[in-house]
Amino acid sequence: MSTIIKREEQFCAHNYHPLPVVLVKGEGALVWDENGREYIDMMSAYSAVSHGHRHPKIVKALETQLSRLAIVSRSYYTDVLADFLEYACKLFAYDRGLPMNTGAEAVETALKLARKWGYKVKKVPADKAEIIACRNNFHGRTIAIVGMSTEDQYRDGFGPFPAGFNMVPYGDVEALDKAITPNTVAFIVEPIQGEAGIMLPPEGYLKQCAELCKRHNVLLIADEIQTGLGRTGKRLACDHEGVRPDLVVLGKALGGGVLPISLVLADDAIMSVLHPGDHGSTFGGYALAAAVGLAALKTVEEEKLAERAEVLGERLMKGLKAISHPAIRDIRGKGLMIGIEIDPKIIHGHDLAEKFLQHGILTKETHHVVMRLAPPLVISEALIDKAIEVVKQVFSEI
Ligand code: IF1
Repeated sequence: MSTIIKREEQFCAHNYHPLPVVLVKGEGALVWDENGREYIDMMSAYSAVSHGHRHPKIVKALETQLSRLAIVSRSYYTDVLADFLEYACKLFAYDRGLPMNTGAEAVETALKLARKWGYKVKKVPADKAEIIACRNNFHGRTIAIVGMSTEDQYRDGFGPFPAGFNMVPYGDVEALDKAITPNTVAFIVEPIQGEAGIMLPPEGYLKQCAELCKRHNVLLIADEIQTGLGRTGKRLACDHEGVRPDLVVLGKALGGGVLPISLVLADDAIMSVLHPGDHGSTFGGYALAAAVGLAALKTVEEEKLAERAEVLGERLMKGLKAISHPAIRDIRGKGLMIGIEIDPKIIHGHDLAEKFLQHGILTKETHHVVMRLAPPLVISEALIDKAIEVVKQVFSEI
């Protein structure tokens, strides 16, 4: 075993089970290990690296800003935050943005905004606000967020959890209708459930949810942390159904593959419930993040990454669907967010991920049965074709 792996295993908390590879360099859709071996990155850090590793425009924005000013806190104005937020607000057509760092922080921010809006605007009685979430969701790892998880492992040992969260099955509009009460302030949903195994809801689901929420004066919160910024073939996955959520939560790719940057977008009617001191973060909206976030959004537009994801996603999907193997139960997804569901009786997900690794492809399984294929959106057609060949090869060896 690599001595580097041994030392990481010795000194790092064992909250992950990494594949046995030590990565030392990345460029575009490729990464290299400590021995100089090349891999196609079909994981892109769970969509955080949609722009590819070290995208030149993003590296330039980072370096330029780094040579001037990095962090001063929101106690002061900087000459970059307005640029970032004005661009984001105009691009997505919202009044305001609240910048944070990780996805979980932005989700917490959206939940806090929804509750406060519920009390101040909807006039829900004190401490009675209810938020509805979907079964098998993944919104992050804070105590409140794992409190609304239905995954035992994410909750086990971390209770007690905050009250005020109700669960409905994903993809079931009727269940949502039944779950809404006069005290419901928000419904939070992933347009495609990532961690659950790349689960697509029935067509029209988001649209029907949006209508239902509107009718009952319930805020629709779209967690686009993984699906947003081109990943599924549209700027936002909600765009597939022409849905405009009340709150949009962005993260991952917003950091351009170089920093953690997240953002909540909403209109004034919601955002104005927050006053100075109500909510914040030491780092949220720091100058370096503002410069990188702006470059990340501009790059999605300039390089038409959503359109790329749509075209390349179709190519990848077509190639994968041509592979027939008894271990493959289903192949599904949208754009460059694709999952291969396997039969765990034939091969276990972690073993399959190791096999892919041995053949030069980085992937990762979720729930032991779904392999995710979600490369950087800048990946070339040639690398997509190569990846398809490797997948074919790996299955032929099982
Ligand atoms: C881990 C999976 C992906 C997310 C959505 C919020 C967050 C995430 C829709 C929180 C984060 C992650 C985090 C990472 C694994 C991962 C994941 F394995 F769970 F299945 F992406 F699909 N909303 N997703 O997907 O964002 O606070 O992490 O910045 O926790 O191990 P974060």
